[in-house]
Amino acid sequence: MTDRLSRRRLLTGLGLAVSTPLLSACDRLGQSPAFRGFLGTGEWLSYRVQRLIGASAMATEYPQSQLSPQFRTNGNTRPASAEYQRHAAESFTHWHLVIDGLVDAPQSLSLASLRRMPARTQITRHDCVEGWSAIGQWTGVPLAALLDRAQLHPDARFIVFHCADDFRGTQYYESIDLVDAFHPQTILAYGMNGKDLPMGHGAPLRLRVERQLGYKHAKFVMRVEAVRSLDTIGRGRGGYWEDQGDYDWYAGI
Ligand SMILES: Nc1nc2c(c(=O)[nH]1)N[C@H]1C(S)=C(S)[C@@H](COP(=O)(O)O)O[C@H]1N2
Ligand SMILES: [Mo]
Repeated sequence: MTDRLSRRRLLTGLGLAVSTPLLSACDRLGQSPAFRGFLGTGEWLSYRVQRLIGASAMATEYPQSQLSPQFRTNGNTRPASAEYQRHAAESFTHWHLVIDGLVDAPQSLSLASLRRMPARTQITRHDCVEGWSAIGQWTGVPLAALLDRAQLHPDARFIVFHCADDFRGTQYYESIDLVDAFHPQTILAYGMNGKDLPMGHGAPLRLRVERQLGYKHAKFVMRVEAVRSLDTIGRGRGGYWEDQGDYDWYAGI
């Protein structure tokens, strides 16, 4: 267990009494028909195993020499909204990241203020469900630090990322649980391979949630929302591709 993600917080994040031992905590979550219905059987098993034995396991980090010479883009590479285009034209100097929902201190943070916060740099492998991988270096603010700053409310269970881009009018969104939200390698990245994050890769800010597949790594993040349940987000399955297709919400690698 990492120190940032205290045992208390983990248990709270799993929706359970603070005094409950971890093992029975997961068992109890398994008894929740809502959560089990939300995850498919295999997905639930993988989620459960990862949460029981690997809540704080780190994704592999690589040396500089392993960086992919080409890191392809995928999905949207240029959000169409006029607001986003205006921010891009101004090099995102008037852009703000909003953090709201179940927090006691909602935030509106400029890119400059995000850059002033303690940063983490990591070289990791991105795995897209479509079958390609690439190794890249990412620099950004740990999501844990942002959630601490916003004073996450004890009722919060999931963190939702609202993006600037859309597919035929439906905005892209994704969500993760609190175990991944407070994992030390979960960052909101503004830098890639030592430079500003390029637009195609999600400028000005994109999620890196290294233990899950590519579609969970929301690009063009505009708003971070803490919620009790995913029921009211999109069609209720926690992400754009989860709702549109049949992608798993828990996409652990
Ligand atoms: N906002 C947004 N985030 C997104 C996508 C997208 O289309 N829009 N595509 C996802 C998919 S499927 C992958 S594999 C990665 C691709 O990231 P990259 O363009 O930096 O390679 O972003 C993910 N995040
Ligand atoms: Mo992907």
